[in-house]
Amino acid sequence: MSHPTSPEIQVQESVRREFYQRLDSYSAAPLWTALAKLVTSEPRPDYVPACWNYAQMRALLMESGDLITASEAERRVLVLENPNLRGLSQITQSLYAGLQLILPGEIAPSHRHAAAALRLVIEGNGGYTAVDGERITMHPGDFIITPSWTFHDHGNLGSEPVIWLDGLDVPIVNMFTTSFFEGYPQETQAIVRPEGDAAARFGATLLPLEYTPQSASSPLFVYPYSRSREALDQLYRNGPLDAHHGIKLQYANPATGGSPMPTMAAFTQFLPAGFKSENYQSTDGTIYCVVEGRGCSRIGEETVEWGPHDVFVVPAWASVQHQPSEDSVLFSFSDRPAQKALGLWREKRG
Ligand code: 1HN
Repeated sequence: MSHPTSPEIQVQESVRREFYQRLDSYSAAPLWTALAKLVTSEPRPDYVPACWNYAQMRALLMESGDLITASEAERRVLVLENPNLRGLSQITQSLYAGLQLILPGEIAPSHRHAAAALRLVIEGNGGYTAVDGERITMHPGDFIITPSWTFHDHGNLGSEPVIWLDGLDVPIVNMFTTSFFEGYPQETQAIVRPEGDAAARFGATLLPLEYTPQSASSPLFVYPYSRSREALDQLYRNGPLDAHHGIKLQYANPATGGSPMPTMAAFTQFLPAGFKSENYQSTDGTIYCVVEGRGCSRIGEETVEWGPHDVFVVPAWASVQHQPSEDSVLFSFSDRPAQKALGLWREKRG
């Protein structure tokens, strides 16, 4: 059936405004004035590209070390707040990021929460995190996960400060109003397996006999930098370089091949000095941390310059182009698996 085309109604704007005011008192509103902002032709993030200089952030983090202990703070973290989302503890609209410090001898007490966490170790040796009854020693460049609702505590048995980048899906958990939190009865959780147990069971391209995954997250909690660095190195020698990504790999759940956790994906990539990547867009706003090297990235209309351990954010659907001036390794993470699970993820090359 065809609709007769209706003529536009001629009404004074003031009459409409008066109507909207009356609607307001009923907790109602016209869709037609909101529609264009509500449903955009492409992603329009409320947050902006940004970069945090590591030297500056490290100095502030060390200052915080004189002001509060890890135990008193529960977690001594400087939150990286997107400049356009101040006060919300968000680096993108779906993700949280922060820099955490543990000084020698300190303990960050054990707890668990619905939010999942990932960590990229930035500096220091002698740090550990305990997850699900097993201790993991941290080394710079290691990627470590704390899946949803797993008890985790951190400590530093060494003689130097240990610093890492935290990424959490807190804004997603809170958007769904699914936040739960619980402290562990003691400061540190009981260790029930020797260190390296999960790595032997799941991290040697082997699996326990007839293994079926017990959770939506990886049973392997640490992905050592020594191994990912070697893989990048070999693949760079073997080629080819992807025009958009250089050599880029995604961290995987060895039991499923999927992402380590259902809400967040993590990536590592090698970009050789002088490489200039082609324009790339994706719907997953992405947080980068420079593991090694130096360069700049054009993000939409802006350019950020980065060096070792700097953190920068590429908003959803912003066009990004990386230009390393030195051989560089970039770690990154995003909410890609959550978007994919909902059938929303898109990318555009060139
Ligand atoms: C958390 O548990 C950690 O365990 C770090 O190290 C940052 C930010 C928000 C909520 C929980 C950690 C966090 C966090």
